[in-house]
Amino acid sequence: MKIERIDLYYVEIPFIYPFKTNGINVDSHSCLIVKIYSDGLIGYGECPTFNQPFYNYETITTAHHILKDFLIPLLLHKNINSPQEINQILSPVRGHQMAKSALDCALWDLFAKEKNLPLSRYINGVREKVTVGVSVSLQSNMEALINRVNAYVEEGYQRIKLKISPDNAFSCLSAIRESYPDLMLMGDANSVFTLDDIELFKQLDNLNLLMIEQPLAYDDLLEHSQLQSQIKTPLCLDESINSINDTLNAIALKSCQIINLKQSRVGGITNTINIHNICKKAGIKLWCGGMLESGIGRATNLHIASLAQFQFPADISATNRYFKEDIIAQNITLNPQDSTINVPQKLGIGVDIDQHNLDFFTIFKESY
Ligand code: OSB
Ligand code: MG
Repeated sequence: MKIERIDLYYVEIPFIYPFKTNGINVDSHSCLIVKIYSDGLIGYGECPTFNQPFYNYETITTAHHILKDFLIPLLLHKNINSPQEINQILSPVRGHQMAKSALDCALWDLFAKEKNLPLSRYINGVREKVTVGVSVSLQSNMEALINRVNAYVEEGYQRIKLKISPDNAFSCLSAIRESYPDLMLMGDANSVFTLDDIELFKQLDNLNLLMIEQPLAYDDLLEHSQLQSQIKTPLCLDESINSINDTLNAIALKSCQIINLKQSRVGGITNTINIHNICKKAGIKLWCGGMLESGIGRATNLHIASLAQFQFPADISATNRYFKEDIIAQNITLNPQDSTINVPQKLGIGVDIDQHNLDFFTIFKESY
């Protein structure tokens, strides 16, 4: 397929509630949306970066720069025979995985549409609905936290992730565990613990947690391996896994038992599938994380999460957990009886763009 034209939208969509975690405090979702045009079809991809480099080093401004000045010129007017080719084409640019993922995801959407398949079928996904949970924003006090968790559980979410730090982890997780002895419960530290917190990790070991996500440094594999060898709760890596090599190194070092896989963090769907296959062989379990995406990114996530090795509930919540108004025409809704969301069954990512809302939330647009 010849890449005829690429549109890039710089978008900001207000959240219903601000999202706060260690390092991040946002009241709207900033992202870049790309549209790739070929043979009368359009593929959509989302780069879900923040305004600040407090989750990873990319920001919406660096992603815009890298896309505009390097990635889009590498791709534009090329003839592409399969979406896997994009990795090689973009390989002169080192890193900047989130910027790359927008183009990669749009291309996978485009090729699935050309093949007349939903993306999940095109990538050999094995399920038509995906089990999901919710990642709870940091709350100002215990009562607010308990109320928020109660509300999510009542809505039907069967897996709850709390944002944790050394001063709140035990009190918050044990309070929720007391109310819900059987809930799938986990903590995500976004790298604010150190190995000096070992006694605290041993206490958390008694709470029957599903996993602890990214407790140590964002660029560490060695200390995670030292921690994993001392506790029984499975460790899950998020920020530390940005590539196939990171995955191979984490497996070799036994740094984790689980990976939170986000296609945006690893540069797109081609790398996601490769990492998925490596983890399947190595017995590392996966689940699909989230970056508070708009409906475009969350639809992509649902297709990814249909792959076989995604075995824990995804951080893909219903539209009403994030936005009053989204940039897709459909609302993504929770099936409350089994805490699932249906994988869209139309072609490609399987959702229609609400062009009116996309224009409304667009700060600027460029065409190449
Ligand atoms: O650490 O998993 C994380 C959101 C933005 C950046 C990092 C993370 C998160 C979440 C929310 O936990 C997941 C979601 O609902 O999209
Ligand atoms: Mg995380």
